[in-house]
Amino acid sequence: MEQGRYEFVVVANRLPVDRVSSEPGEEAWARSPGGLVSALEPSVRQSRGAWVGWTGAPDDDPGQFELDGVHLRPVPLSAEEVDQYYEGQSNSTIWPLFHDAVEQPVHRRTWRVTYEAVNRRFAEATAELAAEGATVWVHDYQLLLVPRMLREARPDLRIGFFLHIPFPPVELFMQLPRRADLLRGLLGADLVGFQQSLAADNFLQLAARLLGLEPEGERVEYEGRTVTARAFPISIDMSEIDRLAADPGVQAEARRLRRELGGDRRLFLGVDRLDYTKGIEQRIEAYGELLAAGAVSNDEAVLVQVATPSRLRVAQYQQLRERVEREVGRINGEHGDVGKAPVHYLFQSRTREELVALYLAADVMLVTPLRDGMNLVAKEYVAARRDEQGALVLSEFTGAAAELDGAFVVNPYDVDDLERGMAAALRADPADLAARMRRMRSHVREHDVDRWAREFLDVLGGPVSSLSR
Ligand code: GDG
Repeated sequence: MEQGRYEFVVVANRLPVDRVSSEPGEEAWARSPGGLVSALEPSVRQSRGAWVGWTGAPDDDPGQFELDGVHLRPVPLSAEEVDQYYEGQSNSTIWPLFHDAVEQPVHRRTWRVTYEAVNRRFAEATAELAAEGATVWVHDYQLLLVPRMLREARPDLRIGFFLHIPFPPVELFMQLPRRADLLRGLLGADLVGFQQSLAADNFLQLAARLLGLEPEGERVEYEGRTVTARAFPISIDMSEIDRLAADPGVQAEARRLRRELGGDRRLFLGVDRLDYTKGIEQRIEAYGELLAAGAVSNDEAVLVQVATPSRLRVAQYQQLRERVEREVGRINGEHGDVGKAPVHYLFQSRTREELVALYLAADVMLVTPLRDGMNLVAKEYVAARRDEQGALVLSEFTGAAAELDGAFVVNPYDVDDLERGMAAALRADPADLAARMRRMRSHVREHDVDRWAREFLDVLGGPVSSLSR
């Protein structure tokens, strides 16, 4: 096969760019915001690297182009492929199953066939771009089959894979049709990275159970190669959040928000994609119960929930939206007053500046997923609190809970425990809160997203590991 010239290739469902408005017939792109992009882009740029991914729009084929020294290789998807590979197999089968099946996974043969075909297209595009002996880093659950496909085409490559979501226990994984193909897909990599060691353990146990392999520590021999499975907990760009939190405009916005919400009312905040894994319903229900029991009054506190629209065409997300909106309406109806709603629900996307202003304004940040690979919102909240104030209520089922030991840890399935955690955070002594926040801030400062990328690439080896310093 003909080889390309790129020493480092990142492969992800999405390209790290968004289309920006331009003259008709002209293409204009801007780098997408977000920690992953800012963590990987410097290595990609320095190594004259490339990025393979979808533009995010169906039937869109702009062809390859360069942006800020990065070669971008779009993988076009038809509307039907978006439906079957992305909304179907990725987000209606794998996503719920890998999150403890908190919603029933849907299994369809046509989705699996399209998923495989699209994974092959990603693998072929990558095989064409990568130089002899190049390093390739494949990301996430949409591309589980790519490492093996790529290895078959290009045995000379160093292949890393990182899973951003949890890896389920063996019993749950076993429900997946064609489960061994997915596992073999991942075993095509030299290094498989997870958010938590729990996930790496699940993966190694599965390799033993399903394929009869014999893992030793974090390594397993497969087809004459060694595959390493290890946790690399992802993080955020602390300096970006810190800069926004220090911005006078952002601070003024935080003060304005507090004023608008009613002066001295204490602010509970949730910020999530509207996703059933995030525990939004449970959190709102718990807040309603605190109001009903008189443990918190509407004069004393308010809940703001930003629920960013996500996967709008998937039925389970539409149903979740209806349930959440009904519950918010009920609580506001029962416990609100004219000009004083207990719950402010925003089904909207906000700018980074607005999010950080909300983090600064919030007395209690609620991060209560039923299951979450990591959860970056928890780390962003901590990063924003340069004032060492504020409390974090954090589900024990997030990757972040393994790291942030100053949080008020809760079990989101237990509404009493959620209420206990929320009330404890609200009533905590300011000196205790400051000590907790200091511990969490020093952890996030020491473990930011640059370190995450560097550690993964160092263990993976190959041409970029020396560059990533
Ligand atoms: C997956 C895994 C893992 C949210 N609303 C808005 C907005 N956001 C930003 C947040 C944060 C990011 O989106 C969400 O990251 P999370 O980690 O919380 O959750 P997922 O989207 O599910 O991410 C997760 C992550 O991958 C990384 O590996 O941690 O476990 O599920 O950065 O701030 N950003 C803007 N407006 C919004 O309205 N601008």
